[in-house]
Amino acid sequence: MSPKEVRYGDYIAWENLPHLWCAGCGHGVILKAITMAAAELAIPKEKLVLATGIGCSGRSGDYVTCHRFQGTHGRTLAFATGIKLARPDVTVICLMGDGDGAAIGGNHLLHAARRNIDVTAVIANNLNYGMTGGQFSPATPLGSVTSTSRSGKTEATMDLCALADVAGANFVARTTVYHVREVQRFIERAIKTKGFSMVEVLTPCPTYYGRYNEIGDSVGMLNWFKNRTLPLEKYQALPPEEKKNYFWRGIMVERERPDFLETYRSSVARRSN
Ligand SMILES: Cc1ncc(C[n+]2csc(CCOP(=O)(O)OP(=O)(O)O)c2C)c(N)n1
Ligand code: SF4
Repeated sequence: MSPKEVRYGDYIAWENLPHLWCAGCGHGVILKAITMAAAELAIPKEKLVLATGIGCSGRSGDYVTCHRFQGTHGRTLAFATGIKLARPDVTVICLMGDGDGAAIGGNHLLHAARRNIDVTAVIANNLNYGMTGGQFSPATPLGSVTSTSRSGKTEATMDLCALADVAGANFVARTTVYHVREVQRFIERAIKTKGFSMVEVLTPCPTYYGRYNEIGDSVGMLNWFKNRTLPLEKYQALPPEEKKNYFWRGIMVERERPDFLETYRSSVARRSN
């Protein structure tokens, strides 16, 4: 099949629409960007696996025609690791919420990056736990109002990209649903990268985060992402006291560390010679 013959719509289970997300939720935009990236790379749907966790983002698997797997909350990356090791020939995309990927699954994120498993992790970071009623996650910004921090979150924010970097991921990037073309481009780059790659996508949850923090509906949240993000280089040049007002976006890491299977296979070959 030539690249032109693969369309994003081929991966969408149209018969399962309309989706169950709230009006203005960003999860559908991220799913479309994933399918557009897969179409651009002409990945046959028989060779594509979407592994998801529990949470609003976890329902994305209901809307695709490629292989899909919904793991338990926080364990998605462990399942995705197993899928990739059993079937190295397939492209595995692991789609997680920030609760899924940073809180209960934070440990798996660290070790998937450290092992450099050839999986693309997409973190749909809506800055809270959407499905269970808007509680804060480790990635919720300091001071945010959530259902578990009525007077503002007091715990420090976990920077998922920095974490993936120090753990050894080969590709790490962050963008937002407002910058939708960038979401697709970064996911394409991530899929093409051999080894562990992570794309964090800041995405609106108007129902909880937008409402509790008086940012407003989806349009309000998209404007907020537009106004509160800076390209990485500009962000780095800010004085420290101003950094807390912005999220950076861009590509943070691109490296070529051998992935898990390559290291494993050469170790086995060395021992059997
Ligand atoms: C082992 C386990 N712990 C807790 C839960 C309850 N639970 C379901 S979804 C969720 C949080 C979802 O938040 P996130 O991963 O950020 O996804 P979102 O709903 O925001 O897309 C939690 C805590 C669960 N289903 N399983
Ligand atoms: S609660 Fe938030 S994350 Fe969940 S579907 Fe609604 S807007 Fe999306």
